[in-house]
Amino acid sequence: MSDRRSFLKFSLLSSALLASSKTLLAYHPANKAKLPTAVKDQPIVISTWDFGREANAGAWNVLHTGGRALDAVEAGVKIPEADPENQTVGYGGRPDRDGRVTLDASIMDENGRCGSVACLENIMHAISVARAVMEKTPHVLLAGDGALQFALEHGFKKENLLTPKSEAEWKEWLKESKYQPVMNVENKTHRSIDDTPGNSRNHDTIGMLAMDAKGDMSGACTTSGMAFKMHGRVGDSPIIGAGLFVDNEVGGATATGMGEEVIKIVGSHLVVELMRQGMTPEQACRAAVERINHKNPEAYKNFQIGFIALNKKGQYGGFALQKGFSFAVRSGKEEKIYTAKSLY
Ligand code: SD4
Repeated sequence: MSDRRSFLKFSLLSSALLASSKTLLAYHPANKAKLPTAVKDQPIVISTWDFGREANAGAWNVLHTGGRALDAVEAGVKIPEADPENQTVGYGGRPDRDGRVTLDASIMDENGRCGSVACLENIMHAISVARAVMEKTPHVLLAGDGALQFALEHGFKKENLLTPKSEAEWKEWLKESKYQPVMNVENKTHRSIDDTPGNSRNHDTIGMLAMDAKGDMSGACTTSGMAFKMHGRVGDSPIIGAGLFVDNEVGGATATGMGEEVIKIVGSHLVVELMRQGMTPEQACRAAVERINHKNPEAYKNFQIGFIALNKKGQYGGFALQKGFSFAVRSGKEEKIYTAKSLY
């Protein structure tokens, strides 16, 4: 009897191992059969929210003249970073609860190289500092004072990023000082979301993914993060694998919304790995949103999450936890804003 029991145990264990080795094989980079082939000569760029349209235009200037995807995504996201009217990215971003504008940004190229900055103050183009971290240091992520020091040493200009508009909102918030880290949920946050594509209020973190004419991919993500957050709070955007991930063999993904939830499931990496296993970009984004929802079924009451993804075939998609999320696409064939489908 005990022999039979150990035999049963052994065969159960072996089949479990066999099953898991099959799964592992599916992830193996050598298993190229499943990987989509890059579409060459057809550059494309996609980015989060309606304001992605203007950012895409900046990226398109680089892409349609044969430029590199990395240069395109940097040029693209610098547009909202420099826009004082955009209160969620770069200059003009809403400050933390101490009145300090702190930026998070990351960038990733076709060789899997990456760089990021977290809690960076007084530098408008956090994305360019992230790129400098990638290209000029042996590191991936620099944070806080160290990131600022590095930026200044590399010629970036120190400037005040707090605009009168964002300062006034912060002062208004101070009256109650209610620490309620919710975002992007209608009637529950510092602003409301109008889900009409084209409405400029509909925006937040910018995440951008591009494929150039050579078929190479890069991505960028930049934000001032959650408004009136604790000083030092870092979201998903500078965390490689969470707010952004690009694998030039498969595709890329980027996230917007409640960064804590995205970090918990390493969301963008998850989306890319699901595409590696054969899901379309939209299916993979949906699966990541479902994972968050599964782990916290009350989630939709408090916050928004949105993912976008682009694969090597130039197919793209997005998906959100709740309605109101949009993404912008620019290619030789189209220039369009799509409303993403959502779980709720
Ligand atoms: C963060 N994910 O800091 C960013 C903010 C954001 O929609 O995307 N808001 O958590």
